[in-house]
Amino acid sequence: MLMHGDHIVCISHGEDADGLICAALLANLRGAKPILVTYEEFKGALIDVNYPTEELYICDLCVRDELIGEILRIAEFARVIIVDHHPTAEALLRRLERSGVQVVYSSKDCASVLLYDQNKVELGREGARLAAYAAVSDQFEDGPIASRIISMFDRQILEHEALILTHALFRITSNDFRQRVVEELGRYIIPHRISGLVEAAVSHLEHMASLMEEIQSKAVRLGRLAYFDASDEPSTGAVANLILDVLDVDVGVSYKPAIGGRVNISIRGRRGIGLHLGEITREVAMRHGGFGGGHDRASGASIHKEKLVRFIEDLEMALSQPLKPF
Ligand SMILES: [Mn+2]
Repeated sequence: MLMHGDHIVCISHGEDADGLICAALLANLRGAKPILVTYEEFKGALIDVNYPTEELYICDLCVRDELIGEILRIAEFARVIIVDHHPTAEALLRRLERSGVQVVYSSKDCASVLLYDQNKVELGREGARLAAYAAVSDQFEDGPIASRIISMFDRQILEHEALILTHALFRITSNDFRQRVVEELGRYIIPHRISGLVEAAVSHLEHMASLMEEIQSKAVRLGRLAYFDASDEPSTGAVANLILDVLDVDVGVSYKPAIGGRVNISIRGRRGIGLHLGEITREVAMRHGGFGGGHDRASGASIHKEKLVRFIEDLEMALSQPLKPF
């Protein structure tokens, strides 16, 4: 591995395999120092980048408007490369490109696959394997580049290794552990051989199994939906998906308290239900003084906690109206 000290830095999404694998590929390729961040830590990490950094990679992180100033500041003394696949305002990326920032972007493949594709000669077959793990983990297996890469390997072994990594990362949130995972992945150690990873993955599965038992006994059914209080869980979206796994309903709703007396609500729908949950959620949330929206089968809302029961009742009413195509 090349050593460049802090001259080459990679700020990457620290919460999932795609972000970690971007950091591992860049550590291997460029000796880049990995800085793993959540969205809350993203801005602070940018502020910390100063001369003599010569090269900054920003990976698997959706760039927001308010971060442009920091990125342009860094671009005055360093080469900045953004590698991402999140739905991002086209104009924002163009503006960064015009200021000399290199943008590697596609919404059709995950960030690690895009990064691999740019450097496939140097990264070789083991780099491709890592990128393929990220595609499986991010559920971007059907991406135009990903599908080609995945076909190079034994599909089942690839998927199993990728999911050991994915599930372990749900369980282990300490930065030290994740830094070690990046370092070992960068040396092309396969996930099940990274110490602690299998145990963490199994521990996550066990946690999911007991959560499913709890959903089975405590979730409340209301017509086509069921809802469950996810106050003790990190991700309301994951819980809403589990509701669909456990119960025979079309829509899972899960929520937990947020700041200012509000609740954050996640809503997930089964494939083929013929409704656009994002549009329904936006309309019902607005009716109750909140906001919301999203995709056809995955949406979210934020409302005041006193409105929660009425929100869920109105959501169920909207779901039960005659199906109209969208
Ligand atoms: Mn990603």
